[in-house]
Amino acid sequence: MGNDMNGAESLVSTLVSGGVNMCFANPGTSEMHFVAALDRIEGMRCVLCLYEGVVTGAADAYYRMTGEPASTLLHLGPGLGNGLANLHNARKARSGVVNIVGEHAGYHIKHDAPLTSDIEGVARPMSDWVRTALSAKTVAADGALAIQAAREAPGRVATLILPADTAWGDADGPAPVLPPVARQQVAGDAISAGARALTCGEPALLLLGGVALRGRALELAGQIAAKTGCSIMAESGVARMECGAGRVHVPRLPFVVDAALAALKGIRQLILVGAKSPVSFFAYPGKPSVLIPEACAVTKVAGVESDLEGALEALAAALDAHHTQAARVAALARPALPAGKVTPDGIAAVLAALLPEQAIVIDEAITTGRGFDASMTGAPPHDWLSIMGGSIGWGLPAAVGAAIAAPERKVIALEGDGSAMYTLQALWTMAREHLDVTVIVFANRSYKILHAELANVGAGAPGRRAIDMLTLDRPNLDWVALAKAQGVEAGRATSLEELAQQFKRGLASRGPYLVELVI
Ligand SMILES: Cc1ncc(C[n+]2csc(CCOP(=O)(O)OP(=O)(O)O)c2C)c(N)n1
Repeated sequence: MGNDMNGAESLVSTLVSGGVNMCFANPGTSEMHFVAALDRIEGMRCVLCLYEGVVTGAADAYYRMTGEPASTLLHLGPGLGNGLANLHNARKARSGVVNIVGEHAGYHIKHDAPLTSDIEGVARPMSDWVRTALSAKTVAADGALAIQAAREAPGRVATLILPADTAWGDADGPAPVLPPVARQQVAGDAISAGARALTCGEPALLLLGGVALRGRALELAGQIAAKTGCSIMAESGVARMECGAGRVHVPRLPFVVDAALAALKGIRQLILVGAKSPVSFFAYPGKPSVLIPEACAVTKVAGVESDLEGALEALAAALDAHHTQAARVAALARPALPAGKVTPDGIAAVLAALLPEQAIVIDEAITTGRGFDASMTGAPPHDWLSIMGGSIGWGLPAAVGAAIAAPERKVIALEGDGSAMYTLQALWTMAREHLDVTVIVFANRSYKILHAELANVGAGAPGRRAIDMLTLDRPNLDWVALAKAQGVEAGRATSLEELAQQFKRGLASRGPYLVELVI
């Protein structure tokens, strides 16, 4: 094609040849040449999302499940702005994303047309790499750099701004993309320090994060625990953790400060592999920000960007743990289906009793899901993805991204009703793309977490006006209708028996199904 290409075609061609073949999109006029290029260049799957928060949340989970960045297509500053909350979550999850953001043609910007804004300024806080393309001749090379930036370990958000004239002007063809750089190996000193901390005789905790929560790395952590007697734990949010039967069970650090302090009590040696030393989500009067005991020493063996499996391999070798039977390997043990009134433990039992093998669980269950962790240990092997940046409205978009990334696996989205309302347009994309997702909405008609937070920050007993800011009643949301209106089959459950029945219905369908669980 060579000289017959315009800039947009050279960019799409670069993305596809560079391994980025998924685009979550919400386009406008300035992106029309990019959209047209999708018809002319083979190899890019493009999925329309009806709100930019769906675009960016889907890209986050797509990366978590494939290890490859998706591209987004967003409409100037406001379109990018609508997507920022989930880009923030993606960045905290260390997900690689290539944002393509349309911009006016260079000569048009001085006229301050309605959609003109400082796009780089909007992009910067939620991006690790930002560039505005300068010409149609160089936009392909910019695209190649964006892919390289997104792939930089552990995964980064790269934003390429595409002025319309760089899209429609003549290009020279695609640009080559360099292969990803391998993760950096951890230095011997850090391994020795970790081994010393684990064997000094004091109560030790191996805290895991990032890709240390998967595959061989998990097994090695279990062997190290068995050999040294240390505890193992994961950070409170996990980008993607392999859980369930046959895997080393790694409990997550609790979200609630008092529970986290209790879990860390007595620890004298904290050893970090892909995790940060834990701090509380918020500051609360009279409670510490730092969650480890004062007398606890911290040894950072490996940052989240390094070769975590290699680090655990070296640590296991230094401890002679390789031949040990891994500790805490969970056996398959499904609970019996419970009956009666809906309680968080009852919900967890229904999930554990019915969860399909290799399910991908998207966890935005907020208060309802706090105890799910322990109950799911004996369920068949599955992956657990949490919201990583605390910006709610992530779960339904993430379910879209995960289902597209792993079409052979069932996706289960566990959603607080408040959280689900932020980005419910994701349901339409699930229907349009026939995605194999079962959504359970925990309809407690409340921002329940904030009732407790009001007390936790010492704001006193709430009056009627404050309570109105924390409740989702008057009117109650009709989730069955909200789903059906977007083409997603749905049903309501008001007891644990009905939940089991509805969940089974969702699991039996090969497309999207939503269960409204009234709590
Ligand atoms: C973007 C964003 N806006 C607001 C908040 C504050 N916030 C945290 S949790 C929450 C309510 C969650 O409600 P729901 O999903 O129904 O879960 P529940 O608390 O009822 O378990 C809100 C508003 C946030 N974290 N992120």
